Amino acid sequence: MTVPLAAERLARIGAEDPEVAAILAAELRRQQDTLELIPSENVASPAVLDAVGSWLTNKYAEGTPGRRYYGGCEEVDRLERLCQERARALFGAEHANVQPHCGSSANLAAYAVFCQPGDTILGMDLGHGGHLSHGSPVNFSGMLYRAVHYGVDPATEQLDYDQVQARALEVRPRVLVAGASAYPRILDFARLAAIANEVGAAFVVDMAHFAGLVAGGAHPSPVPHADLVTLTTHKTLRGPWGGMVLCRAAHAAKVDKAVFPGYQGGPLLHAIAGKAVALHAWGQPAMADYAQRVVANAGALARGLSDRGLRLVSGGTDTHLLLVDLRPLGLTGRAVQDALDRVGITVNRNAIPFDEASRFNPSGIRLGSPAVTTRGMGEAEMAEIADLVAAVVHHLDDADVAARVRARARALCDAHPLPY
Ligand code: DSN
Repeated sequence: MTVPLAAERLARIGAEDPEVAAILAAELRRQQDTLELIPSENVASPAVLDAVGSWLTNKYAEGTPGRRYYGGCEEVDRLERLCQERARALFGAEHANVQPHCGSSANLAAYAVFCQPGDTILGMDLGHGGHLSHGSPVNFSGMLYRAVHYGVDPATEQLDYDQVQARALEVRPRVLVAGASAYPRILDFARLAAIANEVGAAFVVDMAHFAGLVAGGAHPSPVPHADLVTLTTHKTLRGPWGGMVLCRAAHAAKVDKAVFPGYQGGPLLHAIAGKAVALHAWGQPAMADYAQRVVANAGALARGLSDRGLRLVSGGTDTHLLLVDLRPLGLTGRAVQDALDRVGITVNRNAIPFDEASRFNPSGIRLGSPAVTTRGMGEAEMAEIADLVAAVVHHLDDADVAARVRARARALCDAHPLPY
């Protein structure tokens, strides 16, 4: 199966390189035929894909608009300024750097603005739902800086702000970083900013996961509270793969220097074109509706799973994602992820707070609504998806259940095709 847009592109690639074209075609078929529930993934629009696949990949433009180290930058200067303007307007930020290649690059730059190597950063524990680049010992952020962590309360499985405050007073970080990859609740940005202020730390928020919800007004914005905000553009924001930094004007020069020449060389101008196109789309009323539907759909999925006997970490979700604790069912994340893969439902295994299992085979799975919502699914479909996921979880090795679920998942996909 390929729809016309993709068919034309695949034919062009295939004329030069049939092997790569075949892999791209197979991956397109996989995306079309599976229910994508990984909360950090989405479906970029054809216009975003076309912008990223453009001739801007031919251009070098180290530097910032008007201050480049290469000739021939007039047009890409206009593009990058436009993208910056759109980012500032959409999020109400004083300054935007749209060059980071990814969220980790954006976070590297963020820390460099406020810290020297060896300084202390305080972030959410990866095992409690934080991000790898918020000080995990296996990541640059935990190697370059003295990283200490806060986590969730064992009873509520929600952030314990008193613990964050106590930890901040104890370790006096240069940066307090907030934001998470597997935390289903809204963060209290005002409280976190007050804690940072109390200990003289810079307050950095990584809104990679919920940037699109903020853009669409379905989630509070960290921008008024934080000294600096990082984000990725390919998750709820529905853009191309990439990162971004938003900050107060006072930090603009340091941010720009940290991104280039600090941590990156030439910007990916084709990605910046895709970012600009994605940001433009958020000006349309349909996108605010999309953000609301993402949250409503995650809520419907959470209720459906909970009604069918699955335990949700923290009891539910306020956002686009949820985390299921498989321990009460005696299952592991790996087994469930694999069983769901076999029926055309894609999730990722994930640690849950206070998980004693290994990171490679943790006790949870993480699910989310952004991609299926982009495909036009609503709460009725989410209830059906909950039914399908629960059926697999409760009958992991039952071939009849697997066949029935696979057919129903495929029917949902066929009814909501990708836009390519
Ligand atoms: N690795 C990303 C995720 O899947 O959530 C975190 O940015």
